[in-house]
Amino acid sequence: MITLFSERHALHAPAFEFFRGERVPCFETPARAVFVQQRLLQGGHELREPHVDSRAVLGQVHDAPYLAFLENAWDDWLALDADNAGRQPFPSVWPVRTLRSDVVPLNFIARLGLYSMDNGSPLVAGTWEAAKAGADAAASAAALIGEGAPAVFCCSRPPGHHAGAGFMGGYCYLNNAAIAAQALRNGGAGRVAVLDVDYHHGNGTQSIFYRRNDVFFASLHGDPLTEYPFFLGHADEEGEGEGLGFNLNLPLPAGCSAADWFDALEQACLRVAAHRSDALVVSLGLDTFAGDPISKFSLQAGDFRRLGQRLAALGLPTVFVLEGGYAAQALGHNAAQVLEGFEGER
Ligand code: OKP
Ligand code: ZN
Repeated sequence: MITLFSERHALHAPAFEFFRGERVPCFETPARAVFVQQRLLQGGHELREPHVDSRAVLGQVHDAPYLAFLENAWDDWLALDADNAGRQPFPSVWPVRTLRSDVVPLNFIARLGLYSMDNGSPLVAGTWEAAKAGADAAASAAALIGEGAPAVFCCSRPPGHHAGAGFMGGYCYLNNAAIAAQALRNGGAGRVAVLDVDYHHGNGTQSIFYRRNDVFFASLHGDPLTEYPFFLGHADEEGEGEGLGFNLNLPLPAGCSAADWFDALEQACLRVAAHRSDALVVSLGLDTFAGDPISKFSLQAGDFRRLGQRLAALGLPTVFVLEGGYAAQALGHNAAQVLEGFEGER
C-alpha cells in the first residue's frame, strides 16, 4: 500500500509524560513510527514523502488562535527564559465550568491550559514541525485518493484523534483523521466516513464533525466510564443539529474479548455502509493489541489482518491514519497485518 512517511516525525521526542501521578518516560515515542516504517519497507510497500501542504485545510479543521499558539509555542516558551530549552512545559490550570475561556491570558502556562484538554501532550521544540508533517501526510493521502489511489496509509506520529478544533490532548496536536476527511471533501467526495478503531475514543474527531452531516463519525473504544478520555464517547452521543444521526459510539468494557470487539466492528461497518460515503478514513489505533501497555483489549496480530479484510469489504477508497499503539516492537507487524489483510481482500 502507498505509505506516506516523513522523517520529521522524529522532531517530536518529548522525554516525559505524567502517568498515575508520576513523571515517566513517554509511551508515544519516535521508535513507534520507525518500527512501522521498517516493517513496511521489508514488506515491499512503497514509502513516499508527503507532497501536499496542509495549511489551507488546517484552517478548516482547527481554530486560528489555536494554530497560532501551537506554531509559536516553543518560541514563546524560550522567550520567557533561555533555560526553558531543557524544560517541557505542562499546563496546570484549565478553564472548566464557571471559568472564562473567552479572554486569552498572557501567561504562557495559562495559555497552554486554555489550548489543552489535559496534561497529556508534552511540548518540545519540534512538536509543531512533526505534527505538521502528519497533517501534510493526511492532506497528501486525500490528494492521492483523488487521483485514483485505492488506499493510502499515513505512517505518522504524534497521533491526532484527541485534538479538537481548539485544543491538544492525549499526545495529539493536529487532528490528522479530520484533516484527511476535510481534504477528501475539498477534493470532491460528497460524503466521507471516519471509522476510529483506536482503544481510546476519538473525542477530537467527533467534536469537529458533531454538527455536520457530510462526515459520519463512528468509533469503537474502551468505555469512557473507566477509560481515557473519560468525558466523551458515550453511546447516547448521536450528533447535533444537521449532524444528528451522523455520530456513532460503541463503547466496550475494558477487558472485553476479541469476539465482542468484532461484533462492534460489524455494527460500525454496517452503519458506515448505510451512510453511502464516497471515501473512508480509518483512525488506525493499534492499542487494541493484547500486549499494549496502557490499554485493555485483547486483539492479536491475526485479528488485525481480519480487521483489514473487513474494511476492504466496504469497497471504499480508504485513508488509514496511524493513531495509538504503544507496544512499539509489535506495532510494525500489527500495522502490516491490517494493510496486507486489506490488500489481500481487494
Ligand atoms: C492516545 B491515543 C495523561 C496521560 C493519559 C492518555 C492516553 C492517550 C492515548 N496525563 N494518556 O488515543 O492512543
Ligand atoms: Zn489510543
